[in-house]
Amino acid sequence: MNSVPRAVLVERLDGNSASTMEELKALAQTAGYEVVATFIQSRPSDPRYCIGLGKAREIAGFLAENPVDKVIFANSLKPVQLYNLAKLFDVEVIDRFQLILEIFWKHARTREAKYQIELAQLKYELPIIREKIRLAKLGELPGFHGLGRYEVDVYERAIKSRITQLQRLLLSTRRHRSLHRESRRRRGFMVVAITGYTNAGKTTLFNLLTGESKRVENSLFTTLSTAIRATPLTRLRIAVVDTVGFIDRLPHLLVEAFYSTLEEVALADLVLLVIDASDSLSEVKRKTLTSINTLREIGVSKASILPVINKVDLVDGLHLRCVRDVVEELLGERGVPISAATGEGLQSLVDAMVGKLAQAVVRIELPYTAAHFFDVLNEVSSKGMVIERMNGRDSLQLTVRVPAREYSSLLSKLTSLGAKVEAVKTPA
Ligand SMILES: Nc1nc2c(ncn2[C@@H]2O[C@H](COP(=O)(O)OP(=O)(O)OP(=O)(O)O)[C@@H](O)[C@H]2O)c(=O)[nH]1
Ligand SMILES: [Mg+2]
Repeated sequence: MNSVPRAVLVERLDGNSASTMEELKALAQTAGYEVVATFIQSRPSDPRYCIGLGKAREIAGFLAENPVDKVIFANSLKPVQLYNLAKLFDVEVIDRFQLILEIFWKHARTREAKYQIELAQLKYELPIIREKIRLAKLGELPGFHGLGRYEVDVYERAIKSRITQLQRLLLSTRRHRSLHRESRRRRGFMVVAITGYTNAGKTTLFNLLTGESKRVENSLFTTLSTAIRATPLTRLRIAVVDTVGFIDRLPHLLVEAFYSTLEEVALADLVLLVIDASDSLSEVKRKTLTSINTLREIGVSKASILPVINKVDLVDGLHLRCVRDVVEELLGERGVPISAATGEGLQSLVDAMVGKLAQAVVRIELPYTAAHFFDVLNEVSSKGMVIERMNGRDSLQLTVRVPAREYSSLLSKLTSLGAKVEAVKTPA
């Protein structure tokens, strides 16, 4: 028997939707499988097998001749479909989400990443277990790992309590991060988060900006944990964050489970969205849309995104122009072309980052008798950085640096709270 696990991949397509088989193949290979064959069928979902019974039998025939370790579906499968398919194929069947979890487990290095993956997995399993119990009661799904109803209840309770425990553990790493963030802010650092579709070149760019040598690989989800380092390339104090990549149809609960990591992105002063220019135009569009949507889900608006068109060393001028057209259509700007591998375009990127971050400076006069004295102080310290403080006779005078994106909202908020605000420098 071969020591590399073998897999067959199956995808059911709705109507004329585009196939994602190539990506599924890359995912399977990243998880360590040798892909023996792929099957694609266009048809509406069958409640019992997802694909049609005829196709399912054809695959079963193939598997009888070519035994594999797993059959992997691009579609998400219901418990009853998983059960029926595994029975017909006589081999374990998993769906894309479970495959992604396998990769995550394989790449998880830190305790935080492991907690996050376990949380996503348990949240994913809970409704499946409930559904299995329901089907077992209806007599449509015989046995449940050979457990009786009492044991199933105990199992469900155990999962729920582990979920609560994991959420508590993650909350404490979140607090820890938040302390680090405050200390960075106090030291005057602004944060730039590197985000983008998986394998776009985020870590390569992180290494280029910071002089680090984090692991880079031509496979999916190499990075699961964030890393933060200062960049020596500008006089501004900028801390750069490398993050976990996005993927199409990433279940909401994975984003939710990774929130303690992704929060660094939500709270960044600027978000770089790395786009792989060596993809076809339709892939550029699909991946960029996925990234924009995921960022929106985390709470990042388009205004704080700077598109970075990476891997320009691999494409010709015409293709690059078309990629930038697509990016402009989706994000309203053409992005900065770079090659994180060769360093081409690095200076333009640093200039663009600094430009976007260009901060406003405001002077605030706050009478000691102001009704909302502490509200103003809170607002100021959460949005900006106090660079000068003077205790006058009747009022406190503060000079504050404010990120461009917070400038107008802070200004109107402070004025409405009764502070006198004067702009020393408006955002660039
Ligand atoms: N030719 C070329 N290859 C690049 C460039 N940037 C990154 N790569 C390659 O693209 C692959 C992925 O790079 P990574 O930096 O690991 O990508 P990532 O976005 O961090 O990927 P994940 O962490 O897995 O989501 C590696 O093989 C890199 O060597 C580039 O500018 N040009
Ligand atoms: Mg990476």
